Amino acid sequence: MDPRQQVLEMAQGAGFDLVGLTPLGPPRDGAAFESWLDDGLHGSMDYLERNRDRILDPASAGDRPRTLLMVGLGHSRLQGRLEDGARIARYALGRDYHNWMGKALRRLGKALVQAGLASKPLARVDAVPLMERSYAADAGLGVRSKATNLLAPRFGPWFFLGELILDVELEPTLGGPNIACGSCTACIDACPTGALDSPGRLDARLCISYQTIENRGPIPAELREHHGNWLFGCDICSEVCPWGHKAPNLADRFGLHRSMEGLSLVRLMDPGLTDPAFAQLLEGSAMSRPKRHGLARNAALVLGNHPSEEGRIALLQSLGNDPSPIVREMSAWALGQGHRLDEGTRSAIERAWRLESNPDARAGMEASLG
Ligand code: B12
Ligand code: SF4
Repeated sequence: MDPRQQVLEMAQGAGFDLVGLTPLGPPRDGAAFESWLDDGLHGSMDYLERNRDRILDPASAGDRPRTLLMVGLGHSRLQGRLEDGARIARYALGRDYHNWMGKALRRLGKALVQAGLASKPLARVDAVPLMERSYAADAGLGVRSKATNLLAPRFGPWFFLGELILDVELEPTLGGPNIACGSCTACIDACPTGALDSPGRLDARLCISYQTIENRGPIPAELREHHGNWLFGCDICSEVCPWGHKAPNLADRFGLHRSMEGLSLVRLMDPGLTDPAFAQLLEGSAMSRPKRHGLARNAALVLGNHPSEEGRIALLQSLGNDPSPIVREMSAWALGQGHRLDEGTRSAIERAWRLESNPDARAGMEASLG
């Protein structure tokens, strides 16, 4: 059989829904990436700036022709919502896709070596110096969208990407699916923070996904109310995309991570949930990425947007006891939202303010006291 066809069939046989080949050259969307970086839209994701040159010319390091075997894996499922209403991006509800894709790609790589189709394939997923969506579009897996997500006819935006870098030259798979955004602007209109500043360009600093997953510091005050009940990630621009409305329910693929049972905003703020306990709870879940203090910060924010008595008690605990100034500050902010600042709450914030040594947390506490 033609080696190119054999590679594609083996990739499909490995369980990937979408497969395609494209040369590993400078990415077609390199100019968009450069202007995105130059305008600072990547926020604190320094690894993207550090890897600028590699991303713009990933082949420059090697002397052999290389081909990218791009793969896509569908993950559409029903909404992710905890019992208290907190929302979690659908991709993070089950077992971590990075592990699944990484293992499946390495297995596929070994099989390709055994079949004499490659010698040292490299498996890559997500936070790697490659513009995955750009290459996947070129390999015909999907089409670019105004929300920047890649769209495929069967899954809409609900699929992950990964790739094998092959040290052989293979004819590219040409021609993507015949779908397009057309005049639809549902994603741009629905984004609660206005993060999609023009079609196909996202200001990560305004994106709820970036703020709740990648930002390790305080979440800017002007964005907090717009976060609504998003605890981790955000799916709004994907949910409103008409191309995704008929995607199959693939909830069984990644299951539901065991931590989801009984998980709540209040639990995430519990001072008993130490860093090691947190790591154990979320082992094998993509939700471990922001670390304990990041998720506790996000939980405090949602409790501020959706006040409850149980939430007020948890926030008062964290205000005085959380080891992270970022969580203490967010707790003060949340107590000032919609909760009537009764005498008891006010004096708790004043007491916390007097004891607070972190200047940012102190300033936040002052602001919430008005
Ligand atoms: C950094 C990053 C983020 C950042 C920045 C996202 C962004 N839009 O740039 C943050 C943290 C915000 C983020 C969020 C999310 N991410 Co993310 N992220 C990445 C990562 C690591 C790099 C992306 C990047 O290089 N951005 C820089 C910009 C310039 O590149 P780009 O958006 O890929 O470029 C496209 C646009 O510029 C567009 N374009 C350029 N010009 C024009 C012009 C027009 C008219 C149009 C229509 C389009 C267009 O075409 C390019 C190629 O498609 C990739 C993995 C990877 N290595 O590529 C995953 C990746 C893009 N993320 C992914 C996912 C699932 C998400 C979330 C849905 C998670 C969630 N539910 O919270 C959200 C979606 C938010 C959104 N609307 O993008 C998937 C996307 C899968 C798909 N089907 O598209 C990826 C590919 C990870 C993976 N391996 O599956 N992410
Ligand atoms: S993920 Fe949410 S905040 Fe980010 S661009 Fe999409 S709708 Fe806007």
